[in-house]
Amino acid sequence: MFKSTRKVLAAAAGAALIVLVVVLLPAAASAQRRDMDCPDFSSQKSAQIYFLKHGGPRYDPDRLDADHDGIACEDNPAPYFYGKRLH
Ligand SMILES: [Ca+2]
Repeated sequence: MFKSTRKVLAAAAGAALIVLVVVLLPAAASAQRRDMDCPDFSSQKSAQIYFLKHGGPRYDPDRLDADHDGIACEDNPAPYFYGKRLH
């Protein structure tokens, strides 16, 4: 009787650990998204596409458009893309 109770408790602890690893940790990781900077992008175009996908030019959470002209990372190398919308 006592042994089976310990087994049940061990199984519950294991299940709780699985929930923690599988469910909670990825959620925490996505909530703390890494801040991106212009050197993280290989080109101006890739920075611009990322900027537009994350709310640019209205929102610029990564501060890729320091002069607020709607164009991210002007000093990054080619290829360039100065569009203000993705489509
Ligand atoms: Ca700019």
